Amino acid sequence: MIQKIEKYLEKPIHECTKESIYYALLNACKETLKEKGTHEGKKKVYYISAEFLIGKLLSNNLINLGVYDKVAAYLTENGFTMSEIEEMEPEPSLGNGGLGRLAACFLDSIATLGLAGDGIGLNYHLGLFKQVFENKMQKETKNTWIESDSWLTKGTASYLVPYGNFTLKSTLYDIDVAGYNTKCNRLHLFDIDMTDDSIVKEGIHFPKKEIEKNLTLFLYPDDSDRDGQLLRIYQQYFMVSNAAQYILDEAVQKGSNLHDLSDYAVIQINDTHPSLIIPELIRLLGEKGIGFDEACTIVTKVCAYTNHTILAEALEKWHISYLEEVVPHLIPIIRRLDERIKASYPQESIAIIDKNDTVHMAHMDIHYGFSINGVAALHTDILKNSTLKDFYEIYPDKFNNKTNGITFRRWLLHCNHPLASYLESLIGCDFKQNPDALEKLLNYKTEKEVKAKILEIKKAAKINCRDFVKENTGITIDENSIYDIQIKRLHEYKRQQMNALFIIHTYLSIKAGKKPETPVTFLFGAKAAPAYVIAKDIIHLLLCLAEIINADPDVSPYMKLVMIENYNVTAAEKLIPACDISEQISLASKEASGTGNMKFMLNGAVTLGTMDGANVEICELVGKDNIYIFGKSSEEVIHLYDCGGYNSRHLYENDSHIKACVDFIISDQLLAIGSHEALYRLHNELVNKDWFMTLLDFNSYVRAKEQAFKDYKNQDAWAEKMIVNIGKAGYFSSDRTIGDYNRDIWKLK
Ligand code: 26Q
Repeated sequence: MIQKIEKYLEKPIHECTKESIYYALLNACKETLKEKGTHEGKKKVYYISAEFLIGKLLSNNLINLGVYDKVAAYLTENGFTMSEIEEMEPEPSLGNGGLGRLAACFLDSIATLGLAGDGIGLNYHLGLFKQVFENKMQKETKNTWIESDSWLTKGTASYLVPYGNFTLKSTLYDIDVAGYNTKCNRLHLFDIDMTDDSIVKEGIHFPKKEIEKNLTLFLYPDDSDRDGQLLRIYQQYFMVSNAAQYILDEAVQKGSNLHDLSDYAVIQINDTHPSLIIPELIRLLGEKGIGFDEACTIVTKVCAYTNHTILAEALEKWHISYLEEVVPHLIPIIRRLDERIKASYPQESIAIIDKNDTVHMAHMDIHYGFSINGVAALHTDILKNSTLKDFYEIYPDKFNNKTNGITFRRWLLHCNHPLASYLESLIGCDFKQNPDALEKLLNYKTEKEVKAKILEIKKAAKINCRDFVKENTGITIDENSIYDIQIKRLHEYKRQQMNALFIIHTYLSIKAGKKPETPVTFLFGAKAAPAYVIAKDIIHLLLCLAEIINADPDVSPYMKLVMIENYNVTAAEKLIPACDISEQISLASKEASGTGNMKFMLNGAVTLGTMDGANVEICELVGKDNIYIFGKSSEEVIHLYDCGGYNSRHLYENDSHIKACVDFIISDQLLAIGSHEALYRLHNELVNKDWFMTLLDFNSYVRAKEQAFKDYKNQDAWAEKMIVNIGKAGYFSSDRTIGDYNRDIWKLK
């Protein structure tokens, strides 16, 4: 490897810039990845996803290629560090949140388990926007990440994708995905040559109708108007038509006659964004002479659908007239698919096309896929018993649960070297490939020395994080304070606003003379969707609170508030190892799984959470003494929605403490530095609507959080909780998840 690196360096290394060293490492890695070759097999899984939130790849590839330590030592010998070289790498901007990061963890695990499996998506040039804060508000700017030299390699495949009024030709870019100590798979990203970044003018605004130029610019372009929605359909169809053509070509090359496609391919549809692959495959099979009924049977043996959300607004549906405009050739197919279902099942609730002529993508997936899975036990139960009950009654055998997981290569070996090597010295290196081996750590949970070392590693991570926070925000935080962290997309159901109310509560208590015994730093990272007004208001509130709290000498020795700008995978890697308390506070029943919760646990944070998503499984594994659970249960919440029994104004008016915290949002102090419009809107939302029941759980949240802060003081007992959390995290390895997908759904090898 070192020889390869030197080949790509133009001069002796000590004369090189960090940038040129990064490019030499990149090219040396790419060459090694090519030499490794790819996993082959008669049958392959194709993971189709609108997002692949892969993060920076250099360290990850070096780790998976087994050369990280050698390369790091080589850099050190020559006066450089790995982390300064890593800083030269732009983070690919191909995802948004949990669903995209899950896809990236899955690619790592599929390759590591030696399965033949590729990712298929789009090569967004600007991806998700870059977040900057201006006047304590989120502003979106473009996020250019593709450089002339990058992890992308131009592939050979190219397809014609027909639309109503024109046809586009695709170009393929591939990224090699190295398994840990094994061969590679590929991430295929389709693009068009005519994409034109220069049409993006102010912020992230661009002409929405110039499809030939804008198709692969952005992930989730604003769809608040008709043209935005049409663009999303253009994108989705581009992704799936290329995917379908690629999959059929590959199967045929391997000897398939297409009647036997299911012996060669299984397609995992990641949420509904790729659902048009179903009619597209039927169309393409028809072109090859396969009749409609047989094509339906083939597709139903090949496609499997994963649901990632219970929120109604995220279940995609398109008015048929929109589809007619973009992909008229699919309309007769979609209508026939719908008619077949209506002939057997007349219920409106499960129709593909409803009486308003709206096409329900998830319904198509469920009828014409052979598997549907939720992403945590509770989530799958809610799908079966509530959201998708009518489907479960018809197809009980299609439903299955696959609790999410995370790759330990990135979320332990890469982001927390000191912890990984300490674990290795204690329990051996088995856990890297057999995550259940982490349980061996439990034998040490009462040993003084081990507890001291675990605390020491945490402290070092907190110092690193302190430096990162200083660089990112200019704010100085205290590594001896409790690090309480909430990092995830901004959404009302995730309830960052409840955390903000707790911060107000703490601020008011300090002002009233009640000083916390241990100082605490509240850290947030979150992007809000550009058109999601209340989410942006919550960011504004947090930034206003930060300004007040951090500048107040009576308060800031006891608490600080930090909102990281442009939260992304790279920031997560710095924050997660440093966390003491992991905030997983969604309204029960609303977070399908969560995966941040797993990353924090693996790095020795203790969860403060509701009984939602995978928190339920974390709680079962670590036991009540090693987690802080609060809030109403999913059953209670679902019941409240069903009977319309929640009234936030009632709680606001009858609980003076709640009222004081909520009213602080529109206090003179906040109005003096913030936007009246935004703060009043948020206040009004909490008092008069509060769809995600923040006020309902608030008192229970305050009690649990204050208990956690109190317990933190006993560092010895806290270290034991940390050890139990790490030791029990093996279940959440994405290697386990992928093993389960393969055993129950894909059946490869
Ligand atoms: C839908 C319609 C129109 C525009 C956008 C969308 C859209 C975009 C993104 C809908 C959903 C998403 C992303 C969902 C997501 O990230 N879900 C998360 O998936 C994780 C992996 O399974 C879970 O852990 C999280 O609980 C879930 O929120």
